[in-house]
Amino acid sequence: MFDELASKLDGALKGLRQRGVLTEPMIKEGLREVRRVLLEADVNFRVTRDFLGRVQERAVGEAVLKSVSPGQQIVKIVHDELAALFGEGRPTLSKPPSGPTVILMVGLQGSGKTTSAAKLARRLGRGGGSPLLAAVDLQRPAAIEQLQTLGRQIGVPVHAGEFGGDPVAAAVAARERAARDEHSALVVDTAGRLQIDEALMDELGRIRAAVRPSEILLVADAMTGQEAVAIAQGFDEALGITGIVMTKMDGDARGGAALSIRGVTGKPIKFIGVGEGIDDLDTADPERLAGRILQMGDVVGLVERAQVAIDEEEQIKLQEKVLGRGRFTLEDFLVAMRQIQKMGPLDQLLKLIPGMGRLQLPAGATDPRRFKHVEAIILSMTPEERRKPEILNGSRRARIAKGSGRPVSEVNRLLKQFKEMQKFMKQMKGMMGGMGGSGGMPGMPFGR
Ligand SMILES: Nc1nc2c(ncn2[C@@H]2O[C@H](COP(=O)(O)OP(=O)(O)OP(=O)(O)O)[C@@H](O)[C@H]2O)c(=O)[nH]1
Ligand SMILES: [Mg+2]
Repeated sequence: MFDELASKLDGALKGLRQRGVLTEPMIKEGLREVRRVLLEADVNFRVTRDFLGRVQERAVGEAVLKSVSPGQQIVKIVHDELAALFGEGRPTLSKPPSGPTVILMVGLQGSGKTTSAAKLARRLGRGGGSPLLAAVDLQRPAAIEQLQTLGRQIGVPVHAGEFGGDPVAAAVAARERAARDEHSALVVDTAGRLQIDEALMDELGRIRAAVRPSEILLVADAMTGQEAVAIAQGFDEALGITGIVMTKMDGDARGGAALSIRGVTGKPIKFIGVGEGIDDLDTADPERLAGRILQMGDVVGLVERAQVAIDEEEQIKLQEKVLGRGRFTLEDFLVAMRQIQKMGPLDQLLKLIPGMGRLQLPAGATDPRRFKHVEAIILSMTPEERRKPEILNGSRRARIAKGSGRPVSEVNRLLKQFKEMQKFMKQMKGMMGGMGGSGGMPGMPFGR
């Protein structure tokens, strides 16, 4: 699913991701690449344009998080906006205040209605539900049989009309049975045609009136690309659909249909079919779908954590210290370590931050237990000692060790690590030259 799109998008964003500083022209340039990839994946033109508009606006306008690189931040923005293309939050099925939840499955021939109806019934049968399936596709005996076979397979009863009978009458009977036998849900499988025509819509309209569904799900084949979007639009205008089941997402569909359909029709994808098997139906969770397209969950996670963790003010103060005014003290060291602690497990994280590979972090930075010790040691120092660690002679170190309940060797080790870090800071400062005031510096807690 989305494999090709994912790898191309990854390529398009690579340029942006690796930059330490991003200017507006660079962002525009990078997004042009993204645009090409989306259009190539057959995403609707207008959806693409609006999408990139939102990404660019946020990318240029959003305050740069000091703890991540701007490129990474853009990856996160693209991810969020991709998720927004699918909808807000996990889709749900609406339920009537009483009686069975009636779901009407509609769509063109071969789109996967019957298969999806059975998959959905199976899902609704979990956790104590008691669904009923209805076959009202009475033109072909094979259609009735297909649903009956699937019903047997999943242990869900099937109410089938007579071959050649009236689909509306069959739908009415199924609904009455569902209410009488207190089924929790009724999933109605309808007939498909090769294209949208009046006769089909008329029949579906009458079935809708007869069963009063709380959901009308259009089943659309992802492989048909923008065709699927046009079909959804047609069905929506005629029937008022409530959502989409996008089938055959396991195939090599380019992704355009899935990404465009909500933007064009305003109706969310509620489920995706990911195979022929009876369990191959997934809830269309926007976050997860976006994650499939932008396979950079590590970067997205990093930015999310950084957004939560970083105290902007502390950050700015630190950066000023590191970049110019003042000097890096043990107090700063403690603040930096605290911020790192808030960001969670670090090993993976640090690899993602440009420049950080070279920094040898103090052991306590990654291990919360050891951090407590580091904290205790630094807090046992006097303010003067924290600012001027060079005055820490043997007797002061012994006092600190006693005060923090840690061995002197640990105090020594911490001071050594601190010194190394200070040295690293100086080097970085040298490398960064006059960049401090540019505002584009995506500093780590220590500057990068
Ligand atoms: N790979 C894959 N195949 C699917 C999926 N959903 C349905 N199919 C296959 O698509 C074919 C058509 O599915 P049906 O459920 O019979 O389609 P339908 O819309 O009921 O077709 P008609 O009743 O003829 O209009 C079958 O071979 C299904 O196994 C899916 O998500 N992935
Ligand atoms: Mg069918």
